[in-house]
Amino acid sequence: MSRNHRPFRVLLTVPPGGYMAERWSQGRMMPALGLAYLAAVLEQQGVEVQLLPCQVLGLTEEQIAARIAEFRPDLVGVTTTTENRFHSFRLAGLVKRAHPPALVVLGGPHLNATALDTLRHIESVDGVVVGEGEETVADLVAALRSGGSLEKIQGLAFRREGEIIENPRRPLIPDLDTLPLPARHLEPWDRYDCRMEVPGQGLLPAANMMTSRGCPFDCNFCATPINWGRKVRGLSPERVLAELEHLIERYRARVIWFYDDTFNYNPRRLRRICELIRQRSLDIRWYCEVRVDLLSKADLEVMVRSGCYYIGFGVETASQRISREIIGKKVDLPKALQVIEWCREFGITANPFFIFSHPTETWAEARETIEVIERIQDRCDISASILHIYPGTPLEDRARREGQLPQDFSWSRDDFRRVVVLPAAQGHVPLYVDKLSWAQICQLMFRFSLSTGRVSLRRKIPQVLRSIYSAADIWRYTVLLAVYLRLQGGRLWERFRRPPRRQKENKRP
Ligand code: B12
Ligand code: SF4
Repeated sequence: MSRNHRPFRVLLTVPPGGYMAERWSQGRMMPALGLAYLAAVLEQQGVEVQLLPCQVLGLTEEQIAARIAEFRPDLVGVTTTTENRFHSFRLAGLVKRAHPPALVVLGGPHLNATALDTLRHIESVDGVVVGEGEETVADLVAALRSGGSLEKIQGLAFRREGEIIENPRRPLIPDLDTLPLPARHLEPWDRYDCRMEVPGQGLLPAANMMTSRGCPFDCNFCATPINWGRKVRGLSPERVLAELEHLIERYRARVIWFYDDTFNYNPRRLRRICELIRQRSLDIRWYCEVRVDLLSKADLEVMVRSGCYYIGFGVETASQRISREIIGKKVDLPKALQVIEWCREFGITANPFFIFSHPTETWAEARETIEVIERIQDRCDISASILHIYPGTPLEDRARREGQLPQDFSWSRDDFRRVVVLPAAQGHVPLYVDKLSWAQICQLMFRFSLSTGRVSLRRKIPQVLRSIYSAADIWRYTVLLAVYLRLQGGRLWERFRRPPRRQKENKRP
């Protein structure tokens, strides 16, 4: 497979459609950091790399095919999440038709637990990179260039003459400082319109970066511990500062969105980063996600003084039983409420996340959560969703054991006819529905969205109609509509009796 006549070409792409495209259609978007890291590593190897974020370029399938045929890549990599997996699979087929010699490789969070399943069912996919991609993709390209064996490449699963081969997983990169900066220069930067709203300052130019990989906790629904490990690896504070300065100088960033799962996993490192931001007088505001149980008031103050204006954190439930025994979250509601008060004191926004329909969650427990949400919604910016099942998580094991996912469920077939999905929310990712009835779940979500002004249902109608597969779906949407109309009716009556409350603006980027 030696291609010495011209530089090796790699096209890295985000599929069109799905949540990312929908998010983009509503305005702004951040580049996919995973692909930018891979591109940077490949550039170091002298590979000709193109990034094709189909979701922001708004390309039709014909235009994508034309771009591929014109570039004639040797390798096409598609980043894949569970939510957009069917878009990725479709794109893989498109690549094969547009330029058959290209090797099609998938990577991304969805593939960490589904490599074999994907290769078994999706013929147009030649290979899957499991886990951290930088070293695997570099080894893959080196092997393809030299005609070397793919069997020695850790972290790769691939098809050879009809047989599927899964190599051992690759150990995680021990020192993230050895990675190059993500190749943002290959992105069509202007198309993203990376701006974020800072209260009192309006929309400011923004950029994203990730300073650590991993999370020491192991919440039952979360893919991070299996994707990145429980031992957190962080860039050194000095390297964080170098990337921040790069973003400010080269991309005029005034706001930074830290993509870390738990930015405060190491309070000492956090304080050092904040201290360096202040020492170097960086004129930035920033957003990050934290664990409230690791956050002290003094640390929050340090964060705010160095530009933090918004923090997100998982609370998930008001029930201590669910938090401790079911999710394994170990976050106390009183501590979360305290952090919300500290945020108010410091003049920044708190963004707590909640989830409904946990395993064994009763109606009384779910009501406890929605009542807390309604009580605090004037003091913070709340996000909430229904529990979804992601591959490789403890929740997936539980769902298979309990039959919520059929034993032979495949993530790569359109098996969603046999599970509960709500494509207008998180694509064809199965919902976990246990003790709460469907009507109760609808009631909780509508109570949440009506009190926070979050969901425009009209916008979702075409999506809903496109995603009706069975009589069960029709029944579910009918219940949904009935619950919505009942709640709306109640609200209109309330408004008639009392003047309306001021609607809160959704400030989350
Ligand atoms: C920031 C973020 C977002 C942002 C923006 C994402 C963006 N622009 O890419 C927003 C808020 C929009 C978002 C939305 C959602 N997100 Co999100 N998000 C993240 C977060 C925190 C960081 C993503 C990131 O950039 N990581 C850093 C880069 C370096 O990692 P990476 O993309 O995984 O890439 C590496 C490898 O995966 C691999 N790789 C990736 N792509 C490819 C491609 C090839 C060809 C190869 C070889 C390798 C490879 O190599 C890369 C470098 O090592 C992750 C958690 C996490 N820690 O990663 C969750 C995460 C990706 N999100 C998740 C979810 C569930 C969602 C939502 C469904 C949430 C919701 N309630 O709506 C939506 C839907 C998004 C979608 N289309 O699926 C899950 C996905 C799980 C899964 N199995 O798919 C994650 C893993 C969180 C979790 N802990 O479970 N998200
Ligand atoms: S604390 Fe957050 S990132 Fe860590 S396991 Fe729990 S949900 Fe995932």
